[in-house]
Amino acid sequence: MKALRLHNYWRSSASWRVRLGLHLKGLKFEYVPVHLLQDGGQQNTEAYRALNPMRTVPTLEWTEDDGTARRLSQSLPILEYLEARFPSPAFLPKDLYLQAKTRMLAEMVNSGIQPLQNLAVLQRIKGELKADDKAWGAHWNVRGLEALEAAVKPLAGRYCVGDEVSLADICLVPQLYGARRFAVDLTPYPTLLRIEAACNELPAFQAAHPDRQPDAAPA
Ligand SMILES: N[C@@H](CCC(=O)N[C@@H](CS)C(=O)NCC(=O)O)C(=O)O
Repeated sequence: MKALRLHNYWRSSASWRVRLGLHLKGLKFEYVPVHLLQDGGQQNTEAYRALNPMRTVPTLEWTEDDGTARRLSQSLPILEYLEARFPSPAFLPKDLYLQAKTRMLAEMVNSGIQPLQNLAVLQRIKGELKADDKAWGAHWNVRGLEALEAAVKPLAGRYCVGDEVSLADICLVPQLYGARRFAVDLTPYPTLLRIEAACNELPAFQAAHPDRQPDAAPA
């Protein structure tokens, strides 16, 4: 696996997950910015849709040693693929039950929170329904994070599942950042906040943070 190119956006949580996976596995990649707001959203251009018909970031491209060009989208399958090809350091526990629990936590974010407050959904809520997109986004974050706090609590050690960083942490940290953008009060989720602080001490989490990306907009 060489010449890795990640089409992504600094503040996209799904992009951030894959950046985390690549940094945790120590894989170098070229950062290809896709601006989700400029030019009507560069994810909507014909050129990008040829790479990813869902019009979302991230998309990962790479070349195999024999020259075969490869491409994947959807952050969790990308992360699962990286895990299978580069098993160490692992971000899935060996124990099968804990592995399923880790995937469950990841899915609570991936399918239970993020899609309900994704940019295209919010644009539709505001543009078509003339409704309060911020309140909508906050609602799904609160509902999901409440569930996540309850689900993580009995499993947590230093991180979401015991003392090793996992797919669950990779999904959690970007989602908490997203929740703050909706002005969600995070104090009811002390376990999640404690885990976020532990993750933020790790070099991979620091390197993958939106503010450190080349397309980050100044505050
Ligand atoms: N399930 C997808 C979600 C991808 C996704 O929704 N990406 C967002 C950014 S976090 C996006 O590209 N949104 C563009 C839009 O809504 O127009 C994944 O995990 O990759």
